Amino acid sequence: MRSFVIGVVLAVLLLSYSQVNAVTLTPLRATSDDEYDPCFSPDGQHIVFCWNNSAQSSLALMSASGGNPITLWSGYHAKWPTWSPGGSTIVFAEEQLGEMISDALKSIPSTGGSASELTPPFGRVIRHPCWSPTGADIFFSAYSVPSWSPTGADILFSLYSDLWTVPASGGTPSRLWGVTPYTEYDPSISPDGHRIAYASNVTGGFQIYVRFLAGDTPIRLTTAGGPNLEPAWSPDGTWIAFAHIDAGDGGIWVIPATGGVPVCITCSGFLDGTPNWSPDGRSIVFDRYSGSDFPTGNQTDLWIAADLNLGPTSVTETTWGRIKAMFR
Ligand SMILES: [Ca+2]
Ligand SMILES: [Ca+2]
Repeated sequence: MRSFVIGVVLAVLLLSYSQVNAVTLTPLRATSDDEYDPCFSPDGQHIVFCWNNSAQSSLALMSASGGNPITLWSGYHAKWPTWSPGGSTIVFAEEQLGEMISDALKSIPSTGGSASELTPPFGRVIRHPCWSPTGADIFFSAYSVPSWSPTGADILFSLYSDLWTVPASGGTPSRLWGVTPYTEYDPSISPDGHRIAYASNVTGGFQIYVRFLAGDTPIRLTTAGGPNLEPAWSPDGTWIAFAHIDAGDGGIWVIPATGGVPVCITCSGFLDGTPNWSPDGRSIVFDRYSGSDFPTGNQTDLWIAADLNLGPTSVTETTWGRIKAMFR
């Protein structure tokens, strides 16, 4: 009887997952330029993204429903724009001219204008900055790359990537958990501000983990395949979207933030990355590399997965608590 009940419960849960099959996938901007790293504005009306072609590297703003973008800022090589919770500011990383291994973290008003430096270039490559929900702090991952020793006799191997934080007003960045013996990439702070999702290679390949900011034992969410990178919390804090890189079922996936069965959103087999949720949790915007000239070509476009029906009725901590309670 118990196994029958468990079977029924699992069947119901699996049915709830099948709802995601109704997702609508459409290109939001597909040109011969390189468009990548999209991020919704807090009001859901706009998307900021990086826009590169032979003439410029810029941050651009477009309507969330598509249309022609406007240039917010132009520079050498922008990456990872992310909108402040209040909507007034966009923070991004900029590669320095002639210096591919030393990014600066910069901010601009979301209406455009000149950029100000939050951190000077500090000899590391920055990935995936994100804001705390209060808007007080920026979190990001940063790594240094192998380099020759001054005598040229030895290669100084990479300091593995750590997670860093810096006040949103700028200042000296500091490591969140000190120097750790593995690589941590791509922090994303939960909407309640207490937990951090990130990717790490503790077990070899990159998997998605969640840990309280105060620092306890991480919970591993994804279990196999990948690399799995670029986690992003849903606005209601119940799901985490991530980029699953795999020649077969690669694409944007989501997984319950407290653990559970991952669900494929795009299953494209393409290199889909940088998932970012609309404020209503109904859409995920992402970039897609679909060309054969990686990494030099301009074949990255912006796509959107709309009509998501994941909802708080899917597997949540509360649901699991009820299921466990049935069998005590
Ligand atoms: Ca580390
Ligand atoms: Ca393109």
